[in-house]
Amino acid sequence: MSAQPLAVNASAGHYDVVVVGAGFAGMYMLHRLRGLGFSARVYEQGSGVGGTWYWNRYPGARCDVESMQYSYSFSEELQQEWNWSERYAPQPEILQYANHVADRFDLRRDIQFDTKVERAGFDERNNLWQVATSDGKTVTARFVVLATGCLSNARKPDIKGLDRFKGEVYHTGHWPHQPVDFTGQRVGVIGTGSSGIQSVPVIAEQAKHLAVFQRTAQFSIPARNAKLTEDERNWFRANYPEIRTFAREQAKNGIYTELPDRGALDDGDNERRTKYEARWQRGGLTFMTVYNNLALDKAANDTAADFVRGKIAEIVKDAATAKLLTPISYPIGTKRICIDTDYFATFNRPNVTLVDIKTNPIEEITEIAVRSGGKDYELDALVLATGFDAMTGSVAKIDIRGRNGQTLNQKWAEGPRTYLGLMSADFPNLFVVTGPGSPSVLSNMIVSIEQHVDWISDCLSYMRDHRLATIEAEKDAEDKWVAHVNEVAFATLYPQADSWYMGANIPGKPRIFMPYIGGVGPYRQICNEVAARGYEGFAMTGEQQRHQAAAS
Ligand code: N01
Repeated sequence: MSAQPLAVNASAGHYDVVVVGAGFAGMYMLHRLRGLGFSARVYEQGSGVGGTWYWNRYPGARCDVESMQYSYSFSEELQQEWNWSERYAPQPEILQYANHVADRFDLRRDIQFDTKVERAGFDERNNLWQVATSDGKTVTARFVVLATGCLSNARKPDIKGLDRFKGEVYHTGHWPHQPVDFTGQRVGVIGTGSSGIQSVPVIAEQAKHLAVFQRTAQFSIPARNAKLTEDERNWFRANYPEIRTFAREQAKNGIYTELPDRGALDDGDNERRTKYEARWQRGGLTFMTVYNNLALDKAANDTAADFVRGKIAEIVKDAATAKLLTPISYPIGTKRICIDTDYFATFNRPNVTLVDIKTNPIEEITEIAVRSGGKDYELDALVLATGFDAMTGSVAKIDIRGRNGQTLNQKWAEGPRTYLGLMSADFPNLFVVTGPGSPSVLSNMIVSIEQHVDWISDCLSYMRDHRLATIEAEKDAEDKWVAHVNEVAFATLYPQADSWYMGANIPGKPRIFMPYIGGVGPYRQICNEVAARGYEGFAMTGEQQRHQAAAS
């Protein structure tokens, strides 16, 4: 098939597709679009590629999914050639990989850096998106793909006096590009999610004193990070066909590992303990896949939670500190499980203090201290590891207007509504990569990114072949999908936690379980079947109708 660009004139600021974001999703989207002969422009607010890995440069940042799996699979040469150095690559290496991909596939010439997309409005008369950017320009595009990331809108907490603090304030999700040296400083870290838990042990080694302000204790599993040997790399490389297929089709979370064959209560106490111990020693996210019902059955979940609580008690020497670090208010895994290197042991250090801000919420931040429980913790620097306005936050920052001028923020005011996490009714030709309503953050992100990008690419090819002008989620299909996403979520223990999956970390954000928990394999199958049935649940209009509308 010859590539017939949809656009009339790409050089006049008119593209087949505008892609927002040059992280792992935006880069692969651009690569696929080019391969299909579509003209595309990517806008990226950062000065370089990498998205999450461009911004999150905090001490100790590395990926919780093993690098041999947290990598693109679309290019056999790439996956055979790239040398990951460690089981979990550190952030600089992942960023180096992103840059390598950008160079290897010559992506940069279609990416405009340091540019935010501020507005995108759908021109119903011409079926075109008008996209306005922070450099004051407006371009048009037939399609817009939001590859804005799920955890990219770093959230500064609303704490009285924060702006008054005279020392340096850092957010883990917006870390400076220059190395930060905490040597000799009194440092405070607010937040004990994945970012806090990764950074605390590293900061503790540098700082004169570290105060960790904890609102909710977290379950965390040791990473057991190590250098990768050539044999280990070669094993993955030789087995990639099987590993990638398994991750896409069989693993619920897109990670290659053995599948559980039973529930936690099907084993006796000793056997269960042995299995948990083996996974604890192995380290990493697969701890939660020892059994098949840890996310479903509270009694089963309690066995895993108790095991980890026991480990915390063993590691942390001071009993009162151990108790404070012990999560009790939600089932294990229902807030994103953390993966750490020496997190709990860090609290045995003489220069580290745990501050319980659940019992004694931060009253205010003064010029020199964080005040909690009437006590001033004097600090030279403050690290906010307080997370993100997840899944919808970065989309919400763009003024997106669909049919009848309705904004996406208005439509999503009660929570995001999508069909398959890919499109939202009344917003034609607007795709979201790993959006709410798709497995996304519950999975190995690169597996989900590649699936979405491939699906969108196939869809655009189909539209070109069938001379179609618009595609749009049907309201009825969207309603059914949203109901299904909720039904599946509420059959699990996940909604029992105040998590960012539920929007609970943002005051006033609607409490909706945002990702699709049905698993990447079943989800992929649903998406493929929808496409095979001629994009069932999506309304499409032809070129002819488009031209008639434009002429009338
Ligand atoms: O953010 P979080 P994160 N006052 O929202 C606390 C991915 N990730 O950046 O639990 C006081 O999880 C908040 O307390 P609570 C991963 O998917 C991946 O750590 O709401 N405290 C919590 O302790 C992860 O889940 C990797 O009570 C406040 C913390 O701040 C996601 O990103 C690495 C507060 C926020 O935790 C987000 O992780 C890092 C306030 N006003 C991140 N507001 C890897 O793969 C919030 N908190 C390695």
